[in-house]
Amino acid sequence: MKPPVRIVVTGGAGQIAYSLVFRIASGELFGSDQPIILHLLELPSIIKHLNGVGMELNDCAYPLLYDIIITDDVKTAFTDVEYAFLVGAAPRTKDMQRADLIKANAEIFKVQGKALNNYANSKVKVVVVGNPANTNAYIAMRCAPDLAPEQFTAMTRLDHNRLLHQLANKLQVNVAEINNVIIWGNHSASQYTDIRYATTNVDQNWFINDLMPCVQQRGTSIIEIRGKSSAASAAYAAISHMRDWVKGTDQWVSMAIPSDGSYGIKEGLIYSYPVTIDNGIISIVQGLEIDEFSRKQLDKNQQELELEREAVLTNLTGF
Ligand code: NAX
Repeated sequence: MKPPVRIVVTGGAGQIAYSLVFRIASGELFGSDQPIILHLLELPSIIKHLNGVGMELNDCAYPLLYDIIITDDVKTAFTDVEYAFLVGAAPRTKDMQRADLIKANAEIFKVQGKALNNYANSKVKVVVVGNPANTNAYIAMRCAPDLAPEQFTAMTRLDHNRLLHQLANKLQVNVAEINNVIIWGNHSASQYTDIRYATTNVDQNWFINDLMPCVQQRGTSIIEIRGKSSAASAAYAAISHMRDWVKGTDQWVSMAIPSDGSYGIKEGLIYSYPVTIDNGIISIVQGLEIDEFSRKQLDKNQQELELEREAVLTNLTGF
């Protein structure tokens, strides 16, 4: 057996974590020879419920789960962790403006970015799930000057998977037969769902009027129909994101990462690109043609992310 790795999941008593932590503990993330120490962070008022999750984890008697640390203290949560799933975030409440949501989350991700910087393993890999995911990842990255920007990512894998399924369903093939779909930009309704490199067998009207809005609004549809937001599918996407980052993939997957200026996107914005991964190194797929329609979509996402960044920079003190 290998030595155990420490993995933190924030928002440990929330919906997504309720699927995510059991999957991690069962070995779905790194395989059956990798023991795990789970660090679970929650708000002080929710710790009681998190203790219940801890009891259930123990009741599974997972051989790989060497220890569980349940805490409301960021230092304890982030100390020595090699992998961080930042899932907990401030929810959007009734009458809340988007700027207020961004501000509330900025405070959380500022604290967590600093804690990652100060206490985590220096090679920590971070995926932000909590919304607004791209901008939250940006804040955490900016607040962790001793870590490399490349250690911070945000999750667009759920959008990627949603796109895969919709396209496979339309073409009546198995999802495994579809390659090279792309989610560009922000994890928001503006995201650009690009299928130009996956197929030329669908008509443009269906793409624009059905597929794009379907994927962009899928989260809202789930809430309307299920009565709760996506949870198991988000947890599965988070596992896939981190596993591919560690184990590598030559398939194109979508990940929001710090832009290096590729495709004309301003450097430093956390922007979703098509990537491949080798030996822990994420590489943006280069050389794709950006036609006029695509350019507009890419720019729209850039503008939205710049506005979010501006809201953070003007609202957040000591940043
Ligand atoms: P829940 O409200 O069920 O759980 C969130 C948990 O985070 C709560 O238990 C809360 O107490 C905790 N929390 C809040 N602030 C915290 C802090 N400062 N430190 C530690 N814990 C904190 O939400 P859930 O359904 O689990 O969703 C979590 C986040 O994922 C939300 O922001 C949601 O919008 C986002 N999503 C992102 C997706 C993506 O593709 N990137 C898709 C799914 C999901 O909508």
